[in-house]
Amino acid sequence: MSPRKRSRSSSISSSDSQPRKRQRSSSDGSEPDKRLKVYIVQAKLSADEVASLYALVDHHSVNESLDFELTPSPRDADVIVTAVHMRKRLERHIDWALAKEKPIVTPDWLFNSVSAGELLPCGKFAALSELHDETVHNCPDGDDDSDTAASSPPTDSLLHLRSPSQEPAASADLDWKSRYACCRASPLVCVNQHLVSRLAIIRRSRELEDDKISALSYDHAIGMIKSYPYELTEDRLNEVNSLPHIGPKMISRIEEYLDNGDIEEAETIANSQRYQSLEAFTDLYGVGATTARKLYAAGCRTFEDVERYYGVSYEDEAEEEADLDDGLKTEETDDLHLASQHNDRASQHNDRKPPRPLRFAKPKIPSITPRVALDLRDDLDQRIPREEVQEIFAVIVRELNAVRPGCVATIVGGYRRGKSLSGDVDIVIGHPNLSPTGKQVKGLSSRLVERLYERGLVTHLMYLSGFHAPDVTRAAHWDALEKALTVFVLPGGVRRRVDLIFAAPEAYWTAVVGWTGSKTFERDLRRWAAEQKELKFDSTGLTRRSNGELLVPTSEEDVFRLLGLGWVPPTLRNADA
Ligand code: DCP
Ligand code: MG
Repeated sequence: MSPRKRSRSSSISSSDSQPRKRQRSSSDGSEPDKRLKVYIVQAKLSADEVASLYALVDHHSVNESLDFELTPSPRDADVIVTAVHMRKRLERHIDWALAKEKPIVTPDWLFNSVSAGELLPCGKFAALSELHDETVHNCPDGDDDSDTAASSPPTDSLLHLRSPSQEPAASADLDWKSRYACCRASPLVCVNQHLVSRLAIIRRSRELEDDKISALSYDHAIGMIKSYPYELTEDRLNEVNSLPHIGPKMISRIEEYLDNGDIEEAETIANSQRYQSLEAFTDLYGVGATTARKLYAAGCRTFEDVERYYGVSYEDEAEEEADLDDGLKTEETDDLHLASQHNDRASQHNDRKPPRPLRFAKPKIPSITPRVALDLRDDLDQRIPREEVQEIFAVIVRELNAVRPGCVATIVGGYRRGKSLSGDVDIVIGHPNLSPTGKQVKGLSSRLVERLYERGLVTHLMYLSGFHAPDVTRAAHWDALEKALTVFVLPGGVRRRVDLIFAAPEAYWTAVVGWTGSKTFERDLRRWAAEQKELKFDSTGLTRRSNGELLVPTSEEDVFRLLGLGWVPPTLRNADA
């Protein structure tokens, strides 16, 4: 194995006369190992944090300068990662004499090194202040110890990721009486969750029946109840009555619930054939409420009926497919109703311009037809446990970095809000290189998807958008996001929906906020921005309404700061049922 190539080679060669850093440990004492051995001290890290660090290390064979592997022994480690900051606590896990021989860094060093695409100097990330100097000296980065300027992470990048353990606590300003979900704390499970689940049935029925106004009222009311901090009782009705979005109709629902422990209409809806069929049909990928109602009107009640319904049109379907260039569906070419779901999603994320069609010269990645959607149903119906989300993420990050080294990525969606089971995996992908804007990310969606398909990891592609054509009303945002909505499968695993969102650096943090959700939280962010701040917010960016000026956040907290909002941690953004 060839000696590991040092990152920042220019700074190494320019400082040849300076004291040399320690060589990486090697098994046979001859030449240094190429891979960087990482030991993770689990103390003070949550199970999720440990899992994501393991995934990051395990799968970060990024390029020659970033190639990690886990080691079970601190003695063999080239770097020790820990959230422990006290000597006494660390000594429970690592002998002090050994600790002095190793760089002891916080998880942020790992996140930021991956983000920067190179090993960063350790000084800023020393986990114990009393081991700062030893950590700097033993650091595996390519820089010289004496160069203090080099011990800061690069300042030209917007994409310094942070480990979840470093996330700040919720702002003290959050107010459960606010009319905006983005100003309230909404936990995954609230104290009145059973009531919320009953209201959610009525809300869903309104949505399925295309009663948008009523569905929106329920969204708002459910959001208020999610943030209400007390168990609802008769004594509290007056207080709840005075909350925004809770009108007389909602109060009568709540009263009924308090009297009977349930809401009759919710019960009736849940037991109705129509509701059950429409709910089931919309579980089929691509079938929205309109198509579900159409199927029901055509006499379909079960999936077998739907199979029969589409069975007669398989030939038409084949013809329609043949019309689509290279099998790739785009918003422009796709008028199949099965596109409704991703079209919904695209519009919800305010992608107002239809994307340019992208073409694959090779290979042809299958798209979703009614028959395929029915075939996928058993797999896509199954929720995804957190561990598998992490595993999928790690594989995608590995492949991503093979296509374009130095990329960063964040799992967003329900997973990030703390859901134990997710409907799909949503990942925002970016590259820290700012100049020229978006260049490192542009075209990445099709390249990554092709690679995943070639490796059998992606089986279908429902939708692929490129960066948008310039839009005069929104010039600054025009090329901010690419998207690939895919069916992904780990070897021998269940097929899963995976959405990949590629963001230019200046749109990375708005994309992270915009895709973390929940839906009502996002809607209220947009409302807040427009009504209270004269700003336009969506996942592609943040602009001043008056002059179109683009505001570029440098972190997720910065998005909240620019919007004049207190920080809401992802796990408190669960404003939907
Ligand atoms: N989103 C949105 N509005 C929508 C749909 C989605 O703002 N109508 C944003 C917020 C969502 C995020 O995108 O949280 C991801 O969408 P998903 O449909 O994947 O929803 P979740 O990830 O929240 O839940 P699930 O576990 O079902 O995937
Ligand atoms: Mg999701």
